[in-house]
Amino acid sequence: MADCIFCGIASGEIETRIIFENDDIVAFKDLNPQAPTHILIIPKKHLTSLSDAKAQDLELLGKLQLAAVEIANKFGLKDFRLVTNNGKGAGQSVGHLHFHLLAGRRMLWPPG
Ligand code: IU
Repeated sequence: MADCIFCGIASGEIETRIIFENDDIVAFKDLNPQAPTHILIIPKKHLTSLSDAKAQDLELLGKLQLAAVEIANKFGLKDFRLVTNNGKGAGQSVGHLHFHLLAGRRMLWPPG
């Protein structure tokens, strides 16, 4: 989608160090990390948020979670948090579905 930074990252137009990639997904380090490990996992397909997902995206949503497990294993992370902010009120600032993979510090609950 035009003007979407994460679409630019997914297509390679915007240079970023990709730490995981397959046909459907890319992952890269968050520019403003909130934990010692903070990785963003995004679908290459543009979905504005989780609310934008349809039945046809079922497999993709599963693949995103399995990618998180694969990345966690690759980095030796036993404990991690996987979260998506859905909508501005929930803290979403980038309008392309992304999951935050956070690890390396004690996580608080509930999150702020
Ligand atoms: P949020 O859930 O939409 O608030 O998360 C967006 C994240 O994207 C946030 O943690 C930013 O630091 C991060 N980010 C980035 O890593 N690279 C970018 O070019 C942009 C945002 I724009």
